[in-house]
Amino acid sequence: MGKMRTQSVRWRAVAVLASALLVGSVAACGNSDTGGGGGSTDDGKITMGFSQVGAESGWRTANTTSIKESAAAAGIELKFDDAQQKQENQIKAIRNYIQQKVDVIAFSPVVESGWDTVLKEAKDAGIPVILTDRSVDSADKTLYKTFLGSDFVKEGRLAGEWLVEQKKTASGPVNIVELQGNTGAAPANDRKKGFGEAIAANPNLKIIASQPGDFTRAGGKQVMEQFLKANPKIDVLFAHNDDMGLGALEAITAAGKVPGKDITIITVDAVKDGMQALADGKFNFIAECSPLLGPQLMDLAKKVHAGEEVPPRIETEETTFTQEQAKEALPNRKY
Ligand code: GZL
Repeated sequence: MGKMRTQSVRWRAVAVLASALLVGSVAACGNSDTGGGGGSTDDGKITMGFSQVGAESGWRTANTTSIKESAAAAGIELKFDDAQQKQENQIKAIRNYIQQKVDVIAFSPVVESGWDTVLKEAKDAGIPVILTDRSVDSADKTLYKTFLGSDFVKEGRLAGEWLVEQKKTASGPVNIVELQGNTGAAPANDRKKGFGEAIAANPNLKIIASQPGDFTRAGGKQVMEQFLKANPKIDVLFAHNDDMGLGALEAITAAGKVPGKDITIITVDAVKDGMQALADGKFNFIAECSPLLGPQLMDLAKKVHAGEEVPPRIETEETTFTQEQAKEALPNRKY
């Protein structure tokens, strides 16, 4: 091949290589934009980074469905992370969202404490944060725009008040065992508080054992087995959610006792499986905790993104159910 020809072949090779590198770098930049998702997407859509506690219960599953369906309906681009009930995974996800420059960060904090540093990072990056479902104990209320969720103390109180009414004629001690949610979680702390304050009205009502069951069926079953082995006389179970109550049913039945009769069972949430157990007479009372926070969350995200003022705390409407009320409500339950 002549020298000139070799030269031109070489130049062509350089040109091809250079253009490949150029395309590659644009693509890479494009990918990081897509992956990074800086701010609103190209078509002006709001981008939300959401960190979810996990998938530990029927309530959580329903909550995740509500958030994903509502984001799609609201035209909000949702980046979603399941933290598997680990705070370090939530902090990592929030940091990723900050790096990706999302428009809004929303999350359900698995525990109340330990958020100030990462929330300050979001604030310094100019990204507003919305708390949903569970809250944080940060003293600095400017670290988040608002909290959307339930009054867990009230849920515990309603459960306790129902029991006080049921046992007002009891002549002797009424032994209560308590299945708590995961240690440090706002619903665990607050439901315990509300329930304990309510039952103080009747000195016969005594909590003889109280342990975390982590809001899971497996946890509820395991801890209830221990309670039954250690306590010959258990009159009442208060479980911080339906799923732990449903797990406890297996342990109670295996111990030869009749749930709902030998042991009165009170839970919180009112998810479908819990309402079915209530209607079937295995549970005795449920305080509702609605997981359907998605629509309100997306409305709040749009308002916050637009710089509108929002209330510092927005509580969801909830009720309670007896066995008869569960039978009536079941056919229309959304979750
Ligand atoms: C309550 C929520 C709790 C539910 C549990 O808002 O955080 O976590 O009561 C869930 O079922 O696991």
